Amino acid sequence: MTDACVIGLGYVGLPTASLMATAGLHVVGVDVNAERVDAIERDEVVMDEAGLGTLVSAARKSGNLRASIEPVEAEVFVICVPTPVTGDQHADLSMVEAAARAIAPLVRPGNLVILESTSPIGTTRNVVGGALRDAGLAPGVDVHLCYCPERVLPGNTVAELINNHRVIGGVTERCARRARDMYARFCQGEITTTDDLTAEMVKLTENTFRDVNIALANTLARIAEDAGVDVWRVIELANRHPRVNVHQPGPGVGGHCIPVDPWFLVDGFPRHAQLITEARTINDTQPRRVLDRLVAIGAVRPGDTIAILGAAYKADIDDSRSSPGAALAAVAREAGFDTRLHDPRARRQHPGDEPITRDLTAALQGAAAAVVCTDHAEYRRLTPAVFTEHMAGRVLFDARRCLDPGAFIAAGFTLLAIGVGDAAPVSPPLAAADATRADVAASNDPKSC
Ligand code: SAJ
Repeated sequence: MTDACVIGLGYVGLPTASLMATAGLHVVGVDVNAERVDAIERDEVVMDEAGLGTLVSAARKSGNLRASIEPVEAEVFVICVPTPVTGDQHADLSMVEAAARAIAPLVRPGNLVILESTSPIGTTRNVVGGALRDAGLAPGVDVHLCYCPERVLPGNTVAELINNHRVIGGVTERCARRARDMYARFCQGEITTTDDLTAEMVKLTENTFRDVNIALANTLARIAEDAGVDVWRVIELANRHPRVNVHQPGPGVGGHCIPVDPWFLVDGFPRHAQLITEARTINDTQPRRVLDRLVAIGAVRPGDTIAILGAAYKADIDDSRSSPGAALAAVAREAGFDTRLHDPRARRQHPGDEPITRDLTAALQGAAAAVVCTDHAEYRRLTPAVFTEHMAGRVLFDARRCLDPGAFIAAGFTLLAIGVGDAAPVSPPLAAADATRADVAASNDPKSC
């Protein structure tokens, strides 16, 4: 008998299935993508996640992990499939529904079914529970049904799956306890049990909190630009207050979670969600504001080339879903600019996505301006030389404040940053105030570009 059947072998499902296997459970990992299944059967891991390759290899060597496109009977079923939003910001639960209906005929009384996918409040009992009821099973009575969200930070998934606190929501307390005993087999973090609705809202709250706070940081950045202040210095000093934690402004909010999950609350409770909607709008207009500032200072005109460094939605990962860099490339191209999107790690997710080049000199060649959208370690090491050698213009918009301002200013660049007005000096972080403020202020004179 298979101990666990994990549906969905992506960023969460594959490490989860592997951790269960290395904890001694007999696991069948299931995915509709036959290529992904075949790759796992060949012990190949394509995702750039610290420790994932080693973990999957150990799981395969233990003989406890098999990949398949078909689900099988098991004691425990874990659903880890994507839950995107539609173009009009409604939850797309079609993959949860499909996974639940695929396993329902295989679920037996006494089995445990867990939904891990981030979902609107009520999904566990209504969508997954509905599929089980249609198969003649009574969730909470003859089958255990729970919701258990993951909290992993992409790039550190394996460590966080093991160590992070877990919330488990059961349609009954007995269900939650049954799931807690299973997760305790491989989770070393504290586990708290609650009901399914609370657990679903906890997950949405965590990511909505982050999105709203990033929107606050981006709002403060807009104010600072007009006020002639460096918002990064403001935030650094404000965060020295023991109870203040202002987030970082940026060129946009990417990934498959933060820009998505808040819409589940808006979709379900529109009468109360104005703040959440406004935060989403602020964050999603950041890429356009980067372009508008370049145009406003005369750094670029339609027809010029803009080099965009960073397709991954954040530093040192290969995931380009909803990336700010790709969003900037799209709005710039629509405005008549030639764009070159570079990234040392990220790969294009779908054929219609922005093309990504690995060749930095080609991306910079002849560019009127360059924009850093992702603070990859590879970019932090860059000196002005590669820019001056290949670019036609001398404007750098460091939207992640990850390059040394002094070096670029000394090389004759006009330096732009989110949250630093054209009149304000782009001051380095407090810890490294090596560039003089006068030098930096002079660099922002638009006539110098
Ligand atoms: N970002 C900012 N400013 C900030 C923080 C992030 O602009 O201060 C941007 C990032 O550059 C990125 C986007 O927001 O483009 C999202 O990055 P992230 O690190 O905030 O989020 P994820 O999607 O990588 O991971 C989040 C995490 N949630 C929280 O931190 C509350 C993670 O714990 C979740 O498990 C994950 O979403 C998820 O899967 O839900």
